[in-house]
Amino acid sequence: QRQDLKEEGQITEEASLDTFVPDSASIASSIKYHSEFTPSFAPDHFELPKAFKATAESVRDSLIINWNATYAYYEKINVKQAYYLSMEYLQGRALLNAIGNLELTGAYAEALKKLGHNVEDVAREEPDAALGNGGLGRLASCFLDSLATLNYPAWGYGLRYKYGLFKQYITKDGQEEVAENWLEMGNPWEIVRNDVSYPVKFYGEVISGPEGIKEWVGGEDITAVAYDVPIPGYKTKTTINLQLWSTKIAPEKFDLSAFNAGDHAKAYSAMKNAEKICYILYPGDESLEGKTLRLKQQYTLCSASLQDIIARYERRSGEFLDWEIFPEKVAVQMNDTHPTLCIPELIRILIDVKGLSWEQAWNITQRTVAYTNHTVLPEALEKWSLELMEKLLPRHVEIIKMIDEELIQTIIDEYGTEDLDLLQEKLKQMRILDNIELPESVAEMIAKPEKSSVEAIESTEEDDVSDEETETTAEEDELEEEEIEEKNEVPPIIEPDPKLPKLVRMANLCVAGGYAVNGVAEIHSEIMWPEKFQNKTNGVTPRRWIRFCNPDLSKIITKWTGSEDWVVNTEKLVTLRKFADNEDLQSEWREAKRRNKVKVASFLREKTGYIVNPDAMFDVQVKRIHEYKRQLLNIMGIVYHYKKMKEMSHEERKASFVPRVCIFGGKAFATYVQAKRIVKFITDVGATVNHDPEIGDLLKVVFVPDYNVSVAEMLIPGSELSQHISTAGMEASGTSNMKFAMNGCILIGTLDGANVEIRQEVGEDNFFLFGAEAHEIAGLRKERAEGKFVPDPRFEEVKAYVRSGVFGPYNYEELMGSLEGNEGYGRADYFLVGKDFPSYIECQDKVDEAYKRSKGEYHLRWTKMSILNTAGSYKFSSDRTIHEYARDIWRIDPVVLP
Ligand code: NBG
Repeated sequence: QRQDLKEEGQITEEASLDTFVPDSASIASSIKYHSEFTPSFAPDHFELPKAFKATAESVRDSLIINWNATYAYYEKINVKQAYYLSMEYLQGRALLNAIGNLELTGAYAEALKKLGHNVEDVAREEPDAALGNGGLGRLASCFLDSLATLNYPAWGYGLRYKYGLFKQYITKDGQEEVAENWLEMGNPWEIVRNDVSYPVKFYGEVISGPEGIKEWVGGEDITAVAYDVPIPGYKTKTTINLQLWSTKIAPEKFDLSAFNAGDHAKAYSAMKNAEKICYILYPGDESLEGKTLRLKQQYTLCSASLQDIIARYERRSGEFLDWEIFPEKVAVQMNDTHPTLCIPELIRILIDVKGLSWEQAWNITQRTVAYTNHTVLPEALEKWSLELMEKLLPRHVEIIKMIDEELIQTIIDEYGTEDLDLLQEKLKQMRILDNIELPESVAEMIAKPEKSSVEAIESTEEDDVSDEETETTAEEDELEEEEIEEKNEVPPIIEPDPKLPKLVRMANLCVAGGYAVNGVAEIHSEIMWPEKFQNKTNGVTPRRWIRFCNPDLSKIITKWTGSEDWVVNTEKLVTLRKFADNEDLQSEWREAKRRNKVKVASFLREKTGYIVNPDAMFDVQVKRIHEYKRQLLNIMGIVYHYKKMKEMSHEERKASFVPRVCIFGGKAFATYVQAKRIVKFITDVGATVNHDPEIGDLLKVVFVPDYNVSVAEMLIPGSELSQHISTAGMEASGTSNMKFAMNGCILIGTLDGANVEIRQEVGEDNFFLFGAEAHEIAGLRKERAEGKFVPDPRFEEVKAYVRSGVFGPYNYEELMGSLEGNEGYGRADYFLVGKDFPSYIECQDKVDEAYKRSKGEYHLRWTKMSILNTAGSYKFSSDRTIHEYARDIWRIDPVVLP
């Protein structure tokens, strides 16, 4: 192709491969080339799946060129790199994002047209890469996009799960889960690096070699192999790497003799044991097997990634290898506690393999590793059984015990031994090991805290007495010691409870071993550690979440802000504020929203069969199903309005309510029974309401099955109201709230997570606020527990209505009971649905009012609010977040390729 172009004079002799910008003709021939010579489909046709694969492979060629150039340059200048370790990445689809970032969308569209396909149809062939659950994984993916776009030398590490997050089907019984075989058709974006692999060990034992060198021997050995996924930046050559590990066994571990003897199962077992580590994300961990597998996953990620980081460091250092400056070349960010084992693993490698001392290794680690906390829910803070960990990772447990000792020393230094109650409290709070006796040396030190004063007394006595008297016999000496101990009686510090398990608290280990700890929104960081640590408010990439998912709105923004610069400098969005009242902008804005709503309507029809009116208000709550996120509050509010509608005449109904389409989406963890009940309840309400001829278009309730990144990209641009209604203090940040605001959607929400900051930026008038605040929650729960809470009669009415069986024969008793103080339903309305219900439905009335009043000629007020939401969302670009991490935590600078 290049030869042809040269002959045609389109490119010069000097133009090197890496400055070559393909046009639609060369793209078309590259696609054709791949469909023929990188074949994985039959040769006689060129249908969509094949077109997608060949197109992606042709894009990958460009990515590989840039990837190679990026890392060749980093290697050459030996730059400090940040490494993001995450068990989850929710990448979604890559094609449109990649060609958008490469500025080749038009050229690819044209090329595909020549080949008989539409680029959007081709793009829809791609399965979502769903190697994550929700916000935490999607955040990691947004960060990668920002890192590449802003030219930060960085690298992501994760696991290459064979099956992604399960596919959700909605049946008459509620949610059903089916394995998501995303790799079935092959993954055109990944490059297996057969030469980048590392051994990973489990079980075995630790032996002490000569000179106290520890060796971890025996056990089970597997191999982690790297799969690279190039991540292109927007309008830059920088293409960074997401390296995903897959697990297998070394060939010699396959038991050939067992196989030949007919014991196939035995021959396979080692292989299966290794492979199953990367089968699925979050294997159920109720069983010991499940827990073990999950810990193996975490350790595989940490061990393989650190071996890789260290190998790179050694290679780049060459003859100047100096471990002391390792933290000047490497920053490791642990995305939540899942990669905590990085800490003992780095120490292990430095001491046992590289021969450093404990002091050196501990010091280097504490300057290398940083930790982000993503949750305030105590049940989500990981704690591993010491027993399990001791079996699986014996050497790491030794190291963790040493870190625990270091930490105890720090705590004693900080709080002293005067006030033993305070010390006791601090140790309980901060120690890594839970329910485990203090190390002997420390126990002794605390047991004799007055030793220095005793010594002081002794010495003054000594001063007063004659030499003769001080010469005591050995017997007398012993007596004296006993007396001192008696005098010095102190309560034992934290007696382990034999009935409780001994635990390793991962977050505590991260805090002890990391040099920076951060929360993900201001309110969250304040709740966790008021004075000590940093805040880095989350963000989302404006490329995927506005520019590519909402091309209509993007054109308008570009037109009114004067350039496309806002895609990388979201501060430019603020310009929209001054045009918020402009009628031309408003009408363009409304039309774009309307077109996006039409797309949503046709999607809903295709997926659920429900027909909705695109002129109704689109009210959306999409996120993981969790009690604290309170989908139950939303649906109870809907039921209340439905009941009111039923009590009215047709005319009254029409006058009182704004037509709404209430859209829900989200997956419930497979074993989370209450969440699954909520899904079932929502779909049942939908089935009744949507078929009620009296209601018609006034209210529709639709549950979108299998919510994922691609569904979000379609739904968010077509939403008008979005719900972020968690119990205050429980949502660490939330990130979809940011995406909705960016796309001109107005939020209804509590003062929780990033809602607080979004409201600040978009303005109080442009955010529907309701509900109790974080500082009130504990008091309110107490009040409930004491039976002092008096529920609002409207809430009682809704529960009674549900119980009356309007929504079918399913037994909602457990669901309704959980909202009451009834015994047998666990924590009675722990999430305070009943408490916030009145303020929620009153707030929803205000929403109707705002939508209605603007109904007249133009939806004036609503459209203005919508524009102001986009304008005020500038802060929530992950570019801003990444700049902050780079500056305050990783201390890395952008590197622009020459
Ligand atoms: C989630 C929080 C969200 C937050 C994301 C990203 C976990 C453990 N935490 O509120 O629940 O937005 O992390 O920070 O998934």
